[in-house]
Amino acid sequence: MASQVLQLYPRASGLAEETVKNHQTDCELVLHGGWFCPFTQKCWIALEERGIPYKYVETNPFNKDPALLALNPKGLIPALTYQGKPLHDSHIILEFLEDAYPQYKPQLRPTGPYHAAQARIWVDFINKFIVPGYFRIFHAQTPELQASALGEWIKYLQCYADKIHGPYFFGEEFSIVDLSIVGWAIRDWVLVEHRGFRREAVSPKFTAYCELLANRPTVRRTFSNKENYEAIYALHLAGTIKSSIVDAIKHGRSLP
Ligand SMILES: N[C@@H](CCC(=O)N[C@@H](CS)C(=O)NCC(=O)O)C(=O)O
Repeated sequence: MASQVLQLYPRASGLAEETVKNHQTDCELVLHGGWFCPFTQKCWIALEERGIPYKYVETNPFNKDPALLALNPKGLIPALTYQGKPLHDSHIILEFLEDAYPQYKPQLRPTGPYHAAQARIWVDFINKFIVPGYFRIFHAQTPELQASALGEWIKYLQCYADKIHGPYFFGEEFSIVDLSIVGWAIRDWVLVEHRGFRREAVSPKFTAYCELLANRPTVRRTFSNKENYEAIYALHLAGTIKSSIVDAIKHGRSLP
């Protein structure tokens, strides 16, 4: 099903299409990603923020092609090749980019042991609670389950929002923490339209934070036309998409 949607919309569109066009030259770094994928967008924004040279290759993860399995045995995107060698998992990719390209500024992981530890705490919170919570709301198929998943998500977001220094998580600088939540914060319109979510229910500070993230140039130029996301989200909302994330949510396992 998801593969059929990707046959209809195989490539990035809007501002993201331009970004893809600008990154077709062979490079030591190749991002194998999907225009629709928030995990990909996280890595893509990091590359754009830091001006690291890369090539972008659109990759459909639902067919489990041998070429993708060779890059990531889990068959998920994003995957990265660095000098021909594969890496996968969006957070690991972010860390790798920080370690492998310190000369490209700004670095997005805070320097100094205390702030670096704080960043790890909140990235972990986002990955363990906010990201799975987002998908749980989608896949809840009764009004009762949807309301309880939404209530839980709002609590996680409030917990996070309390710690935002403003305007970004650590203050003036956009960091790996903002990067870890941005893909979901800017895709909340689906939950607004279909599950009754409102940013204001979290807090005014959170509302301002999401608007700031959505308007950041690197976020805008890695985002496709909104209508194209709808086709994929329709499958999520109906609970008919087959994916490793859905499987994990259904069986109460952590995300792949
Ligand atoms: N933990 C992985 C998750 C990546 C992920 O779930 N990607 C989705 C696309 S957004 C995927 O490849 N889905 C294909 C599938 O589930 O079969 C990461 O952070 O990179």
